[in-house]
Amino acid sequence: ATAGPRVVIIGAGIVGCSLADELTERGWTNVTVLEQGPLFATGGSSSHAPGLVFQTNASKTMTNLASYTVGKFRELEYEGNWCFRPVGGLELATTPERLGDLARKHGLANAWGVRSRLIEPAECARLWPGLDLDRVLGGLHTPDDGLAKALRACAAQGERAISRGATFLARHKVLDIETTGGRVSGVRTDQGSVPADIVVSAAGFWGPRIGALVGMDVPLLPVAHQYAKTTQLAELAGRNDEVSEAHRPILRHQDADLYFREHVDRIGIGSYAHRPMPVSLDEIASYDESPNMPSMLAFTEEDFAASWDEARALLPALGETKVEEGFNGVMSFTPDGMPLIGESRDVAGFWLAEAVWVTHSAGVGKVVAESLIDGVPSVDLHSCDAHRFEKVQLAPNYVQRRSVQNFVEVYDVVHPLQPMEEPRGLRTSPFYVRQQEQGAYFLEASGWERPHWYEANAGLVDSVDVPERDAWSARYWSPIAAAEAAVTREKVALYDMTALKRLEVTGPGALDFLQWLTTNNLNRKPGAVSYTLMLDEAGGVRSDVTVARLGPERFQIGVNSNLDLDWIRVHQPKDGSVQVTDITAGTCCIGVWGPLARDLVQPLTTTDLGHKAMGYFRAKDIYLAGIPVTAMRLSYVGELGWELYTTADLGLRLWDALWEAGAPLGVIAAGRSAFNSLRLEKGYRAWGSDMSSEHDPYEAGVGFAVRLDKEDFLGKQALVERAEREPRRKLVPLLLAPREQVMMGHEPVYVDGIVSGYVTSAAYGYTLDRPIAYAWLPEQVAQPGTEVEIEYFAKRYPATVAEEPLFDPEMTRIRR
Ligand code: FFO
Repeated sequence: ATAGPRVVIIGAGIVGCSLADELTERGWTNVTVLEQGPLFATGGSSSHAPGLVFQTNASKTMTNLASYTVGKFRELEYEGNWCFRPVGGLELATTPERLGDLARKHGLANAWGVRSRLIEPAECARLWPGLDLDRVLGGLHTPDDGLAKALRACAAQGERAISRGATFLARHKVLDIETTGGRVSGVRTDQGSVPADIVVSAAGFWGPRIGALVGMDVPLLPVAHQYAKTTQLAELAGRNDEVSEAHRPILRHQDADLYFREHVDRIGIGSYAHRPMPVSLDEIASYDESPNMPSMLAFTEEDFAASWDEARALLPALGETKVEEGFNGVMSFTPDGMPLIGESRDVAGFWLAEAVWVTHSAGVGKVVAESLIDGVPSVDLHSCDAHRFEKVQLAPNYVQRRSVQNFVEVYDVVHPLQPMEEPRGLRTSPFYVRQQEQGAYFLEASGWERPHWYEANAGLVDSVDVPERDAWSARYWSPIAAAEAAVTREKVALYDMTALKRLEVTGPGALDFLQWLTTNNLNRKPGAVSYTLMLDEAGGVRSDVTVARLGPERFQIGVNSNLDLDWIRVHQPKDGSVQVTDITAGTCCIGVWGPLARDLVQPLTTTDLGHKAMGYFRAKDIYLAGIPVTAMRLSYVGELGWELYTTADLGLRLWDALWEAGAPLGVIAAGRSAFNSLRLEKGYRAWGSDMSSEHDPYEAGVGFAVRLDKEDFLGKQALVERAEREPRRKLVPLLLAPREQVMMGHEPVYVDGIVSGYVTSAAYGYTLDRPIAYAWLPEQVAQPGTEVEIEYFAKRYPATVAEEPLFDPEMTRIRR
């Protein structure tokens, strides 16, 4: 009984082996790993992985998973040989743009706790003798990065799992997933069936095929990537032995899409410079048919030619060598470059742990083990969640194009706001034509085209005083946003809120269900709107949502993403007492906000919209210009006004009616860029950026939405203890002293010269006329008045912890 449920893992690559190790370490020893190939060189991506581990990533989660992997592999040995060698990492800049980006990356490393330093070309050459210093402008040295021996790490972890009771079955090809009553019950292989309570697919690039067995779309594209080894490099002769393999840092030359490592006296070169080579699973031979491993496709020399030229340009000594061998190795790419972790919603007990590189493998093993055993992982996994995609993002053509684009961009300097170029224009609101007429500048989110500002408002820029920006923070930005923010604060503006996902929850069990699922008291009269939180078992903030009670058994929920819909469906009572419908696509929403909002809207309806008749955080079904509308009086930008919802067919008509009525008042259309500034001035959190499941409501500053005096709700138990002690860290606003320095998010924050926290989201506060940055800081220093410094492109800028909210603390602008 103590051995835990029967877990079957599909795939004995680096993820399967790490997971088996992590599960058995925690006492779940009833683990069977099924592998279609031999052990441990299974023929998947792990078998040919060149093993370069660079930890630093724009994502805190990914960096965290990588750091765990490094820490674990450093301690592992296989047959007396190392599994990780911290030779360090060196990233080079050969363009001014890259040099700047390395400074930014240094900031990311500092923010996430990875040691790094920016170094001069001369020091790059000391670390990597032979670099052409006429090309190198500088480098980023990360001493704790290094080389992983993926196969040894597989074997070491696999054998440790076996010693604790796990079974590894080589040459077992999975043919089907067996289910009973909607749950996994076993895995059928070509050697018979293995019973299972939980099945985890760690099948790597074969994942889509395994997912298909349970009808699960797995948005993963196998893509080939070239790796070559040179002949002996004279200067390396005798420098490394077969055991140590390498002493120089792993090297990245991202301006040419290349990386390098030593293989004893030869150099290994990996390239992302070649044409994208998506691979169909049907083209991949099985282990027995292929002279090589299935994942190692024949080297196509012509594709490597340009990379070989670039390699010799950077390292002239390579001119004495030749490309001795190479292969096109199949690896997993996804539409957003992140892994796929999560349980099937059709077949309970079937999990994915895929699209994971060696770099993050042990970290993923750990968090999946935690998810299975504790129900809650210790790391925020929303960016890796298999359910993060909207349906349209699962279309094979979308997966293919986005994943290919991710391959192309893998080493590009990518701005945090930069959208993928295609596919675009997938989801548009009913106002799209008007937005185009207004010269909207669109960025994309969850497939939606969202206006960030409107060129039609360019004429208003003269009336605002907006500081110049540096080139980086000026990208995907326009001073027009300042004018749009000003109009919102002074007159009235229309915001397209259609992309904000919304659900209808109905039925006799709806109230009880939502009361149990969220933290605030929703048992209020129809017409009430509540701001409330969804927590996980550990009391972490899963999401913050608004719930409008539109009828005794009818609720409309404004959620943050598909993950919320997924979370709600997972917890929905199975007795049919509650229906959950995603109404986003069939409806639309316009935020009408600003001091003149009531003057705009009231003449269009006979319903009294005065403050007495319809107060703050109230909802009402009304007719507006003859259009049935659900009006909700709330505002993420902190001004008087309403979110107006109607069906998609009437959306354009609603826009036009508001536009016409607003013309005499000076109404404009305003975009996300102004929106984000205004919400930060009000201190409204953006879930996923400012807070996540790693934070409890008190430290995140949303404890006001928790009613501990309410009956039991999900996460309450965990919160009761937390409510009593002072939070250890807090999310606080920082105001920057220099007017012209706007942060982008993810910058490290220093207190007394020591990295103490990091920026979550940031914007110029146009009303305050100061740049704002929200940041997590330890409780002791999270007090108003604390002086801090924020590092941006390797420079530090003074800022002060401020009292929140920064704008309109008396709420006089909203409650009137
Ligand atoms: N739903 C709707 N309808 N509108 C929204 O803007 C949003 N959100 C997310 C997801 N759901 C939504 C929730 N975030 C406030 C703060 C954050 C929000 C939504 C609303 C807000 O107005 N807070 C006020 C009132 C709180 C109260 O009275 O309980 C405050 O904190 O003072 C957009 O991202």
